[in-house]
Parts: sequence; C-alpha cells; structure tokens
Amino acid sequence: MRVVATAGHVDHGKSSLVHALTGTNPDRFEEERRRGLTIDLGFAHTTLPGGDGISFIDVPGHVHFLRNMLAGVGGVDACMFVVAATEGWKPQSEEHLRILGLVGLRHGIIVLTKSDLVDDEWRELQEMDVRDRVAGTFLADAPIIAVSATTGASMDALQAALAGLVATAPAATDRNRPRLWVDRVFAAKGSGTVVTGTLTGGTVHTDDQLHAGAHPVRVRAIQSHGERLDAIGPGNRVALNLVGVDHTQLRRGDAVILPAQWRPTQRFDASLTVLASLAHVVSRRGAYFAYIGAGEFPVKVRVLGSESLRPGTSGLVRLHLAEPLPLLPGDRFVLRESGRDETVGGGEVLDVAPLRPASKAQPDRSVDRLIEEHGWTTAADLEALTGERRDPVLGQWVVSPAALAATEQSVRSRVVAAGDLGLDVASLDDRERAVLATLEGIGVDAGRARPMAAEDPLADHPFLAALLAGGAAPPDPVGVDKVQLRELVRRRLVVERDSLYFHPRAIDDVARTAATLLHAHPSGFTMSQLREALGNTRKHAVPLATELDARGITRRRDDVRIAGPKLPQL
Ligand SMILES: Nc1nc2c(ncn2[C@@H]2O[C@H](COP(=O)(O)OP(=O)(O)OP(=O)(O)O)[C@@H](O)[C@H]2O)c(=O)[nH]1
Ligand SMILES: [Mg+2]
Repeated sequence: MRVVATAGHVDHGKSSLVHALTGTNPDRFEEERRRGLTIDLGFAHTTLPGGDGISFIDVPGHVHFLRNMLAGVGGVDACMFVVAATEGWKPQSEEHLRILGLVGLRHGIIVLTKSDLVDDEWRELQEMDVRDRVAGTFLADAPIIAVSATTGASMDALQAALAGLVATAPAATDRNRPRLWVDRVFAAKGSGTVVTGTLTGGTVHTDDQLHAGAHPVRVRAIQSHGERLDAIGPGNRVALNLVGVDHTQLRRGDAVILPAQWRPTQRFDASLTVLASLAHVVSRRGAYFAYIGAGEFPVKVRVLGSESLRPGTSGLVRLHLAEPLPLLPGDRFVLRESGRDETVGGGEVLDVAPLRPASKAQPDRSVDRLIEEHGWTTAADLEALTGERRDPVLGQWVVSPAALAATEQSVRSRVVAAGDLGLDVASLDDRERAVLATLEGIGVDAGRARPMAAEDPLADHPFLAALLAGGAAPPDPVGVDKVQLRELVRRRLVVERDSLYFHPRAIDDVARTAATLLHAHPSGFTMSQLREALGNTRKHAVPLATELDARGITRRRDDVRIAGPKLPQL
C-alpha cells in the first residue's frame, strides 16, 4: 500500500479529488464540511482498477493550517499535486511545492482540477504555466492530468497515472527498525488509546513492547484501513491500539518506536537549504520551528562555520530541541520562523549525537567520521546512531584505528609500569580489558597482567640472571653495555637505586623480609637489623631501604623503618 499526500493551494479541489477517487470524504469535521475548507489532515484509501492499494493523506491548502499540511507530508512516498485550472498557480502552490522538495519527496503527479469550468485554450495555458513552475523541481517530469472531480471527466486517466506512480515510486524500505510518527491520537470506546500514523522503517507486531513518546506501551491491536492484523510492515497507514498510556498523554508528533533501537536526542547537526525566496539571512536570531515526522518542534538554530546563511544557499546547522526525539541521519525536516510565520528552508539530519563543539563540527553522514570522532562505540550504539551495522573490531566495540592504537599504548605502558608485580586487571575498564587480551607479549595470570619475559629480547640478558642470583647483594654491572643497562632499567627489568642495580624480584624478597622484621619489631627496625636479616652490607642495605620507602612499603622515622601503606601481608 502506497501513501500519497495531496498538496496545493486552498480551494483548488484536493479533498474533492480524494473523495471522487475513494468514495470517502476526507474532511472529517463538521466545521470543515460547513466551511468547505480542510482544516486538519484527512485520510482515505482505495484500490485502483489494476489492484494496487493506495492511501491518501489529504492536507489543507489554507496558509493558516500550513502546520497541519507539514504534519501530513512527513512520512509519505509520493504526492498528488493539485492546481485548479480556473485559478492556476497560487502562493500555496509555490510554498507546498518547496516544502515537498525540502522533505525529500521524489515522486508525484500533477492534477489540473476543475477543468470543466474552463475552455481548452485556457486549460492549455495553465498547463504550460504549471510546467514552467515545476521546472527544476522533483515534479519537472511528472505527468499533468486535467480532470474534473465534479463531472468525473478523465478520472480514469488519473487512476492510470496513480497506478504509474505506485509502480515507479520505490516501496518503503524495511530496515527492521519501525518508527511511527503519530498524526492522530484518540480514545476508542472500550479499547483505550489509539494512535494513527504512517509506519516507516520496519514492522510492528501485536504485543510488541514499544515506547510512545516517553511512555512504555504494549501493542494490543493493529488495524490498517479498518482491517485487523497481527503485524504490519513499513509504508502503510496504521492504527495502533496501545496499552499503558492514556490518550491525553500523547499528541501529534510523538514517535512510536522500539526503545532499544534508538538514542533519542535533543541536539543534532544537519544540512540546511535556505529558500531563495527568503528576504533575509538565517541566523541564530529568531524563533524557529522544525517540522519532523508529523510533529512541530521549537528549535534553537546555530549556523556552523559562519554566522548566517543567505537565501538560496545551503550550509550546516546545529539544532537544539526542547525535548528528545528519536532521529536518524537522513531524516528530513522543514524549518519555519514562527515570528514571521514563514518557511525558511529545510534539510537533512546528519549527526544525531554530535560530539564536537559547534565551532569545530563538520558534520556529514559518513559513518567513518562518526567512528573517528567517537573513538569507541558499541556496534549497537553505532547502529542506533547511524542506522548502519558495522562489525565490531573488538568484543562489542567498533573502534577507530587511532583510538585503538592510543588505548593499546596506554594499557601496554601501564602493564610495563606495574613491572613484576603485575597490573591488576580489575583496574582496567571494559575497553582496556578487551585491548589487553590482544596485546602481544603480555600475559594475564591470576588477575594480573605482566610483560611476558620470554617475549622481551632483553629478558635473557645475563646481567639479569646475575642480579637474581645476587639477591640483596647483587654484583655491580661490570662489563655490561651502558646502553643495554639503561634499556633494562627503562623496561623495569632492572631496578636502579642510588646507582646500584637490583633484580625486581630481589626487591619483593626484601619487602617480605621487612614485613617479617616489623612483625618481630612493630615499633620499627634499624639498618643493622635489616643488614643482618638480608646478610648484606650498608652498600646494598641503604639503597634497598630507600627503595622500600619510595614504594611506600616502609617509612623512615628517625633511625628506624616502620610499616608503610604498601607493606606486604605475611
Ligand atoms: N466545478 C468543479 N468544482 C470543483 C471541482 N473540484 C472541486 N470543486 C469545488 O471546489 C471547492 C473546493 O474544493 P475542495 O475539494 O474542498 O478544495 P480543497 O483543495 O480540498 O480545499 P482546502 O482543503 O481547503 O485547501 C468545492 O466547492 C468543490 O465542490 C471540479 O473538478 N469541478
Ligand atoms: Mg481540502
């Protein structure tokens, strides 16, 4: 089923045409029928002679109700653009055409109505004028069908043109990600809250747990064109009977979504094309409304990269919303200034979670740019933010090469810094732990990560074995290459203290010796007691005690060493 919106100037015969095609008067309200004027959206559907189903959203043409028109054209595939042959092109013919272009419509047909009221010559004149007016727009090559809703003349040609439209306009895409912008809310007798809208992006099933606006809801029943269904796909007019929310809590413009798939945002970056007909620039001054989906939302506008945008130009903007909306790159919006009550332009959502400050932002729809800016995202977040699925690089993460390299480097240096004691893996966050598992030359044992000695070419250095054998009284580095010695110290394979060199494990042993001594002498041990326990001389005992102090294992108080915060447990 295709959804087609009408468009065109007030009183040009849009509703009459829908009525003639479907048998349903789309003007629902008594006031509309009394005044012969569409105020709010109307809905009707029919099956074309060839068998194609078609739904119409009939919009008002009067400029006072433009916001309702905007609500109607948010989710449609195509339009039936109506111009009365009697009056020809009028201001809202122009404005509606611009708006349809801004919301990204690509398909439509043009209907010249009321042709029973004009002669052939006049009709041909109007046809030529309309053809001129749509030149350079998405309707440039659209068929123009002259009809009369009153006499029924050429209605068969119109049906054929609509069948052609259904055949050429691409079917609504199914991204497995349903979203329904609510265009009507009401309480149905006995069944509670009902919302209607044009479903896009995916399928909704009964019993789905969804969000309507900010409210968790369950789908009790689905209807499309009066028919009850268990599920319905994108591109259809849909009525959902919802449990969990009162109809007074919802309004036009709310979205119905699967919450896990979206990251509602109050701030997004977008392109903006300013209408050439605008008489002034667009800047942050002014009160704006953005029309997105079926809704009207107050926004603050910040032009990116300059102060303002001139009429007829395109640029980048950051929009701030008063409430979060589930948006996706590629969503279209129309911008109007509320003070002057004029359509300013429109554009496309580019980034729903901009990270960079407005002064530095350069948004586009590139997923790679987003990965670059975020550094780390989960595949699920990335899909929610862009609609695109990327394979995770690591665990659940999608990571930019730069962010990955930076984390690799920082984890590696933390492990190396922790030395023989090892780095407590619990001190790493999820991302760092995922990176740790991929690092070559680092092993994890009993929850601690250490450089794997065998992987280090210097780990076999003979001086290390000599230091280890020497324990608390190691040999001096006689004959050891100076550069290599410095490298051994830099890699923490050797501990340097007061120009003496120790094996890291010797320091650990001395720490345990200190703990034993303090167990026996809780008020502190002297240097000679330490020397005695270690079986070495002042030459080594003094720098070892200094090293223990530096590590917080002991503390010096007058002539004795007392326990420090890092003293090992016995
Ligand atoms: N003679 C003639 N009158 C028509 C035709 N189509 C519509 N009308 C008349 O034109 C008037 C306006 O028609 P509508 O269908 O209400 O126009 P509309 O475009 O829906 O108007 P809005 O929704 O208010 O913008 C009505 O009085 C219709 O009877 C037609 O083909 N021939
Ligand atoms: Mg109407």
